[in-house]
Amino acid sequence: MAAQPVVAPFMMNDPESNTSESSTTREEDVLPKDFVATLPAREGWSEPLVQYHNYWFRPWHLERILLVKQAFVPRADDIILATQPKCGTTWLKALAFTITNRSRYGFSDHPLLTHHPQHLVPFIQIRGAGTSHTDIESLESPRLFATHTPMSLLPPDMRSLGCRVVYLCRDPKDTLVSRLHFENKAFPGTNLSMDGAFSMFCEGFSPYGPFWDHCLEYWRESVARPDSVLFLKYEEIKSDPAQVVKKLAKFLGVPLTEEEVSFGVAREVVRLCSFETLTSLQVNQVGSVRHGDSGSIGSSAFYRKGEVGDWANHMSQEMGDKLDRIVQLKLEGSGLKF
Ligand code: PAP
Repeated sequence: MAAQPVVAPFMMNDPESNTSESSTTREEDVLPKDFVATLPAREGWSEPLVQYHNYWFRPWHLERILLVKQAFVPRADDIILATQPKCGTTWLKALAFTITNRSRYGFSDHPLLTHHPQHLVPFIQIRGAGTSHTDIESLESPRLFATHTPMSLLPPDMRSLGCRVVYLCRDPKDTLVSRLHFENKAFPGTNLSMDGAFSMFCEGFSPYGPFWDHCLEYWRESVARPDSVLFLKYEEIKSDPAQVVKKLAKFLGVPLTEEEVSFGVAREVVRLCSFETLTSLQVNQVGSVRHGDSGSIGSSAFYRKGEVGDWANHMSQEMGDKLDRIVQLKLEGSGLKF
């Protein structure tokens, strides 16, 4: 059985009621760590999550997000890979890194053969300015970063500078199943059930959730500013990965040349970044990926099945239909569909 959600006594149902405005501790008056400690917390996942601006976060993730929002200095040519966890971040990191660095690295001695994709593209909130790992300040432009941060909590300068954002989302049912397995594998002592994870997810209570709000923010921005925000789906990459490689290269300002197209470069990128290639490499089977200042997660935890529709092996058709209906209602009128 999953742990029963425990709602902190000061948690209100109104999502707006626990933002900084109504909290007794004003966000701008205290350090992010102290501020986060005042927020509503709820148990259920491998670690209690806190709620801020309607989203749920691991406390230390939110601290980092607030630090980055305050202190990170974006450059106009920064590229941000944005996802909700388990929507294909590792894959997108591999693809975007390979595409943007293809004039620098050949396929036979490529960094992906010896480095985990999670290491090649840093999470901005883990190594961003204001954190204890400020080495990203010295990276050459154009810098490539990843984030799970909701669009509305990114540093505002990113938008005004026109930084390019690639957002990748995934069918919520597969995302949830992937999340459940990841929690149980990556965090020792966690033993979540499908039923427990399902009901929390359907309520919008999941790390970086509500799922639909996270997607909607980026979706609306991609509609309003298509030159700055590219919206992709995991399923779309699965069905025609070479086409997505071409689309990504164009969006990132490094379109494939006719010569590259005729030499099959898109297919080579797809092959190098494929689930099969990456999981066959030792670097993705042993060792670990840093997770915060002290923790780490086994390298292999970022790979499981890499399939579309695996949800059907873990939840009933009724559960799938229920989640589809909830998401459909939340997305109604937006033009976004799964
Ligand atoms: P993260 O948010 O913790 O970084 P993320 O990479 O977004 O994780 O998600 C992991 C999922 O992507 C896993 O899905 P699954 O549990 O349904 O199998 C993982 O298998 C899948 N994945 C990782 N790399 C690839 C890849 N190269 N191609 C396709 N899917 C991949």
